Amino acid sequence: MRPRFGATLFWAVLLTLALLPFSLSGCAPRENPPEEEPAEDAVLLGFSQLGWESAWRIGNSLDIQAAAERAGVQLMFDNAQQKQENQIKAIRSFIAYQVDVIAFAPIVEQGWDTVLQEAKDAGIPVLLTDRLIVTEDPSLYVGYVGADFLAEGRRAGEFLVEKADREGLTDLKIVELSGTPSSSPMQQRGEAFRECIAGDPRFEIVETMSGDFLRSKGKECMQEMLERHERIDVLFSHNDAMTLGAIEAIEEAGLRPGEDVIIITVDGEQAAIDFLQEGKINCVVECTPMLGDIIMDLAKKLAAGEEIPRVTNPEERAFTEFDEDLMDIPPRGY
Ligand code: GYE
Repeated sequence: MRPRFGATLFWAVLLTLALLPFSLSGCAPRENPPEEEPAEDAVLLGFSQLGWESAWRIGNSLDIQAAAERAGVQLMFDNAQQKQENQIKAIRSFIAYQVDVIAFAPIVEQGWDTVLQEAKDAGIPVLLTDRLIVTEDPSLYVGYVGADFLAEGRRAGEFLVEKADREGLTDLKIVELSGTPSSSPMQQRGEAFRECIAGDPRFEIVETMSGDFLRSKGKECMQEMLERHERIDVLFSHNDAMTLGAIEAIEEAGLRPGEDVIIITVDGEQAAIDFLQEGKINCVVECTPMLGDIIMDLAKKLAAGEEIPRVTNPEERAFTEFDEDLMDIPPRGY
């Protein structure tokens, strides 16, 4: 039997979810009839989202919620408001409720072993989504679904090398806006980008600052770096939210983004693609938040006791100013 407090939590979560589309879409009336109640034997998935820091994250949460409805999966969804301790609490409540599967997007890489051991002891499989963890015991999670962050960093670096080759650029001073410290996208995007340009005298990273994947911080950091450095030729930013803030700072400083400062960003949200098409961004490395259908598929397999692949990476690409079909990019949906 599932404990009663869990049932209350479940309905509270469900109510929040039902209201969410209204709060995010300015109360647009729903055209579809209300969803049917999930079947009694539906798979119960506890999902801990890390926060609401970017359009990417909002797109990711909405996609997961919509995919659960489509798949007939009962979803207990908790938002940790950017705090690891809240994610740990949510995972503990999923264990107490005896969900079939736990999935979560770990805000940082370290510090999960104790709670994941508790899930393992309770016999509940754990799926990592979106970000990775570092642990000495790989049996603490069954699989990972999300981007290949090293490939993303490499695409960013390769674009810069191509740009310099094509235009004969030398002596490029680069600033880097990095994501949340100790998060896997921050570590791996940064690492792979550096590897790409290492040893090439045309490139120098003059400063790295963390903007925590937030637009406001991206702007603040860029303002500070523009004051500190006489010349900045390139911005490599770990996500679009920070890039959009940085572009404001660059324009306020009287510089032209995309021309005076080469801008390379990661995610591919619509606002960034619009700027790419306008020439204010030079390269957008795609990172898709649309992971919901894959997560539901894997959750059902896990609940049925089936094996799943250790790693599932969605297909991703880079969009650049050199693309011939630059103006034909379909709407991004986030
Ligand atoms: O790039 C960023 C978000 O973990 C891949 O987190 C995700 C990153 C994404 O806030 O916009």
